Amino acid sequence: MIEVHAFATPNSVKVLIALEEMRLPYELKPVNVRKGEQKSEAFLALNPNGKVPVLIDDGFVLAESAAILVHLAEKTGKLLPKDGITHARVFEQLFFHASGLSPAFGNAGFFKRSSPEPQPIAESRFKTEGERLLGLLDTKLASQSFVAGEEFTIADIAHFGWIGRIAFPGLTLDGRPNLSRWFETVAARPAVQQAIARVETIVPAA
Ligand SMILES: N[C@@H](CCC(=O)N[C@@H](CS)C(=O)NCC(=O)O)C(=O)O
Repeated sequence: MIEVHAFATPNSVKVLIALEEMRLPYELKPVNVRKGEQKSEAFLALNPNGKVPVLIDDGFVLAESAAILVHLAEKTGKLLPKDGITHARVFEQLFFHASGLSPAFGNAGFFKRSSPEPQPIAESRFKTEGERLLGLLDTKLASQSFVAGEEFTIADIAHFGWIGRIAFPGLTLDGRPNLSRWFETVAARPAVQQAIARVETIVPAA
């Protein structure tokens, strides 16, 4: 049995999308990060980093959304093409996401909404970086259907987790026609809609 410890957050929803896409049954265990439950002793025993999501697959505990996506893809043989070049492109996008887009969006959102005092330089730095990275994706998607090539993969799921919450860091898809087309295509997938509906049963997206 699979358990997902998660909240209605950009990194959590990626895992639910993958599980729905792969048709794997799972139990959703809410961790309310607004109340600090991710720092409880019980949760830290699962993930000492104190962040959601965490997956438990038959007793195997795994954190980090990108690592979870890879684990699920390898377990099912889905959404991670075996072909050498596309396979490498998926990892290129996953690392680009985890080291670039996700921290830029997260920090832009923090300095815009949660910083105890205004930090205009930090807010502008992360927002500008987020905009630059969206521009790179828009250019890439001018010549291919999905972020790693012609197939929908776990790399699309990773980017969708944050781009689906683009208002949080104060960004938009305006003026990004290729990224907008990609976003609408991914958002229309039934498994994606099912995952969003399920994660929002925990608490509506802020
Ligand atoms: N690199 C991690 C980031 C996880 C992360 O930042 N999770 C956020 C929610 S999206 C969280 O738990 N925040 C609460 C906290 O940092 O205390 C991943 O991709 O899973």
